[in-house]
Amino acid sequence: MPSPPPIQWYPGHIAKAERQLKEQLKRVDVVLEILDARIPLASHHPQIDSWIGSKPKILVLNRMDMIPEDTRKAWQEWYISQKQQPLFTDAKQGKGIKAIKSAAQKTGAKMNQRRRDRGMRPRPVRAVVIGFPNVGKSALINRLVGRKAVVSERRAGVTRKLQWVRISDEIELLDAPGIIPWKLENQEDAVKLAICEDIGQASYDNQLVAAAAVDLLVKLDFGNILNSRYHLDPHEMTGEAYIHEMAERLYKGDKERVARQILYDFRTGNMGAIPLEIPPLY
Ligand SMILES: Nc1nc2c(ncn2[C@@H]2O[C@H](COP(=O)(O)OP(=O)(O)OP(=O)(O)O)[C@@H](O)[C@H]2O)c(=O)[nH]1
Ligand SMILES: [Mg+2]
Repeated sequence: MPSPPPIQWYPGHIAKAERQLKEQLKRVDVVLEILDARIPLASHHPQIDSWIGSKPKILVLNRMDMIPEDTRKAWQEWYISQKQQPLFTDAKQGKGIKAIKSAAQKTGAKMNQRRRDRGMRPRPVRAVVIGFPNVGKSALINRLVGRKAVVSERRAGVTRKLQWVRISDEIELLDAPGIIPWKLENQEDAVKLAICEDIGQASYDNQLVAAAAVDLLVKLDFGNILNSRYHLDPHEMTGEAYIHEMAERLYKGDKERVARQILYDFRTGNMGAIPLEIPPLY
């Protein structure tokens, strides 16, 4: 069987956003890197750290409601073992927001102390949210501001332009479009990004990604969730066969409909809180 075409997605608006973001970074005091808690490793942009250099970074694992509490704890311990301090948020319900605000204020206080030492007037701390598309950057900003200041929707590539938002006299935030590496080197990661809808729909085939999702869920020991939800046991078959079989049983052979349903049920949390990555051994 020929291998499926690799998932690649680098639309013009992202290339442009990346250029503008690098330009704006010079004016920014602190970077909030937003990861998808379901796939914190696959949703980490490999170049971010080199772009931000020595600026302080606040690491945020958003969508914490979409993973179980023990997985959240395991990630917390893993990041601490890597000398990083993650903050967890649910930007939809507004959980974990205070900690982000106070972390940003803390960097602001330090920055303003340095300004005062040099005889300059204090100014609001400037923070930027950086991350893959659809991880919840705009939703997080809205939560920090306490109102709907920027557009946030259930698909990748909603924010198209960089936009400054003032949250208070102390903090200014820059909302940025999702960015991705121009080449997705690791196709296993690319598939996870597609399953979680953290890359645009134009880049992948729903049926291939849904079949990969079934295979991955079985591998991660979540096969029973599929079995009880769709009354079809995925354990003794490939993801591809699963889609085929489910289509025959339910939708007169319409595999596209099955693929969309499985992806929809995963993405909206209908299947429950399911992590697609667990911390590596350390
Ligand atoms: N369940 C859950 N949903 C969230 C969370 N954060 C954001 N969302 C939802 O995810 C979708 C995407 O959120 P956005 O804020 O538009 O994401 P973004 O990172 O700004 O996306 P782009 O602008 O496309 O890069 C929206 O439907 C949000 O309501 C969260 O913590 N939990
Ligand atoms: Mg956005």
